[in-house]
Amino acid sequence: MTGLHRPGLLQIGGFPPEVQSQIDAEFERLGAADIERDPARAGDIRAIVTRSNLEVPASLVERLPKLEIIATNGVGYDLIPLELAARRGIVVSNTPDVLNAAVAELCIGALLSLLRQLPQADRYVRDGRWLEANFPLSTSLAGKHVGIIGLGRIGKEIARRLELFGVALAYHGRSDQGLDWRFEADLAALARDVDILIVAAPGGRETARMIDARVLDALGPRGWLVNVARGSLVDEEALLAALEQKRIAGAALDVFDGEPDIDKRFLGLENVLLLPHIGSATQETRAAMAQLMLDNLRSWFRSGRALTPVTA
Ligand code: 8YV
Repeated sequence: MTGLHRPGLLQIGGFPPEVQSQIDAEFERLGAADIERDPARAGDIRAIVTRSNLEVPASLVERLPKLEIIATNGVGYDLIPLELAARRGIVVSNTPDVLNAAVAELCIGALLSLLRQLPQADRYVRDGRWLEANFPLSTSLAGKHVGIIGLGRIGKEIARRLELFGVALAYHGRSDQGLDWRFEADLAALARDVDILIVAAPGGRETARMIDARVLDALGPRGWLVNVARGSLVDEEALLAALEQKRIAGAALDVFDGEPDIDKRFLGLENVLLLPHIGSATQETRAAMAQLMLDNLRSWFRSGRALTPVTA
């Protein structure tokens, strides 16, 4: 079946031309349509490349008897059937670390835009309203209490940057990491204690809907939520209600349920900053991610080892 000189590869999602040309030069790229047309070709697929915000269906993996590696372009692997991959001995690789700074920068930028109302201020000038009156006062980041949910590699990068803004930091996660920042095992207690909650934890079953009405009400009407992780961590119905009823002050969201087709109710709200999942979306970062994704594939087919395998 696999009389191919180059390993057969199934691609999910698109990549920039400079990445696509490398994939096509080194692999025999097949699409889902090729397998539909000729099911026998499923036996040619030894690798899947994907993007971390796209799903790799278990049903697809089950149709690929020779699949050896799933390489994702991103740090998240919550949309990959890890347990099935482990049962089948299929290695999963991601692109950790190379995007930490970009996501942390985006988080800080979103938080400052939210607190200092930067999009509204820009629109205020463009609409000529500055001629009539000064823009209303906003609120400072300095002096705020910030809670980070998920103090992993990205969470720590966010914390290190935030320290320079003169905030008090605390975090919630699976365990106390014994750091200078305060650990709070109870998420609702953390939400009660802080002015700002930042969501930086991985997506998946363990964290699904962990930001619910109880946490949002604990954060309260003077509290702000920033999500740069996954939409799945937030109960969006509860968030929409809290925003509509002003039971929280506002939110900055870079990720959503069902993205990019987000709930239209967000569009009418003035106390939410809406971003199109751009945490890692810089030229430098995406180039580094694609390089690491490709290097994982190359390493696997040359040595039988991935450079950055995901451990379930
Ligand atoms: C994008 C991300 O999904 O790395 C992740 O997990 O969510 C983002 O970086 C990624 O850029 C998709 O290729």
